[in-house]
Amino acid sequence: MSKPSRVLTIAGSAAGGSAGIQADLKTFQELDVYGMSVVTAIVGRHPVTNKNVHPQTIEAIEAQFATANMQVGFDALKTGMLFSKEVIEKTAELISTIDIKDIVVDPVMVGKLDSKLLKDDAIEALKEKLIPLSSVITPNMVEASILLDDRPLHTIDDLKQAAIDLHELGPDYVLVKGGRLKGPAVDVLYEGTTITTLEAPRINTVNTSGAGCTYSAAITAYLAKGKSIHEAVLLAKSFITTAIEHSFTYTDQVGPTYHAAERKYGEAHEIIVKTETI
Ligand code: PXL
Repeated sequence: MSKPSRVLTIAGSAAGGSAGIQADLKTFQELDVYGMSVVTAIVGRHPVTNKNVHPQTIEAIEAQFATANMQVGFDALKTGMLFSKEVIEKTAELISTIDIKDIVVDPVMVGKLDSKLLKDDAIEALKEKLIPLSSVITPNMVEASILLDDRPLHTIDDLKQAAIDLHELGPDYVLVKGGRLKGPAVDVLYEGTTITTLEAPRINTVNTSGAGCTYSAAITAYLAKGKSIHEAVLLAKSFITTAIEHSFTYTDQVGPTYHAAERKYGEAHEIIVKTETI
């Protein structure tokens, strides 16, 4: 039997199961890659103290990485919530010690329940230490704006220019996600010469908790399986669109996407892909 590709997520634990390492591991399982995790912080709001982010120590992060690397090793990895400058610097250092082709950096900053998932003083470290090592970064419009010194982003043309400018930070590819655009959900992919837009219909739901995590986890899984970045992003966009289409309302909070939706129901929608040379 052939062995599944090995994929690591370095991210936070999201107690509700929709986002963070929980979303990543569910997605890895759905896409038949071998999932591993390094937990950087535990996110869960205490009902009395209101404390929401419970960071792990650098020692705990190093220990998890060393164990997963020794026991299994990695074909691809993604980073999600890293929270502090120290964790970002340690993550960059750990990544530099291994031989790995695909590194997906999801620059997680704020959660849908308004939790602050990255400290303000960590943004420079993300730009300087981690993003330059990445195969692809996957900011949403809010994150892209913050990475570009609070530039307002409203239109697809704004996203195209943002992708071009973020490419200067040194990743191989930039994927700016247009989930907050008006109209269809158009994402912009750029690698230095070609802009590719990927358009999915807007799904009328508020239940998109963890959608960004799930999308970047699916990209990482497909890269580990040998797909190119263009193929991986297209397949992952289809995966997340279907997961959003079949998302759930459980309580009065923003609900989770359904990670098993594509396996259960098949692809929901065609993604329209267009390219232009810059
Ligand atoms: O959806 C962003 C996100 C990422 N990682 C963790 C989270 C969240 C949102 O709550 O908790 C750990």
